[in-house]
Amino acid sequence: DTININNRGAFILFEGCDKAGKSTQAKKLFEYLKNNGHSVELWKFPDRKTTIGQIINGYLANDKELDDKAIHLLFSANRWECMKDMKNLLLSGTTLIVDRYAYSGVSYSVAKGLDLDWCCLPDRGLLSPDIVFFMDLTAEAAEKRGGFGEERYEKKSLQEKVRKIFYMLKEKDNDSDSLWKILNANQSVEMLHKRIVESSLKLIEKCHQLPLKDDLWK
Ligand code: FDM
Ligand code: MG
Repeated sequence: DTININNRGAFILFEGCDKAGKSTQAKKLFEYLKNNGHSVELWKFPDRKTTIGQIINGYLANDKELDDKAIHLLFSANRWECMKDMKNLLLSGTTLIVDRYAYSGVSYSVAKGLDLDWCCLPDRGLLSPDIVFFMDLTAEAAEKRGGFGEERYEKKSLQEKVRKIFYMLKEKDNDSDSLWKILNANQSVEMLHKRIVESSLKLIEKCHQLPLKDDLWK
């Protein structure tokens, strides 16, 4: 399952609880790389534009009720339906910045009470990220950031559980200390951005020589 190729793009993932600043940092990194001549795209999961994504959107907006396992599988399917495009872009040399992925998928579902191994299985074999920027923020600090909105899951007690499960998933990854960059999200936007840019530039250089792997949780 290893695709050998030179000069591929890097798969840069942002993960974390709600309000941690993932989208802000993902966008700033995207702008930085674009303005410095890199071929780069910004992706976000759930991708609410697809047919599956529209069902997910209805669920998150509390318009629609769905069985916990059914919605879990839809979140996973929403990633699988994007894999071919993501793979082609990476292989053609485009760096992908991705805002949430399978780690969010498992963390939120397990926080609701589903079994961890059951939750990981549908996402097994997805493309593996080259780096995970984990924007770490306590639920207390998140709440102070203007409080949570109207969407499902934006509750302090659930976020606390989600954060713990992210850490469990980190431990599950091989060589997790080099893959995961735990960032204290309680710093200024600019400080964080600087660190993220430094790590990303090094990573992009390194990925030119590395095979792309579709071996998540294998
Ligand atoms: N979420 C996100 C999941 O429950 N499973 C997933 O697979 C993904 C990608 O959806 F509460 C949750 C996390 C969050 C919500 O995410 C929507 P954004 O980043 O707020 O749009
Ligand atoms: Mg949200």
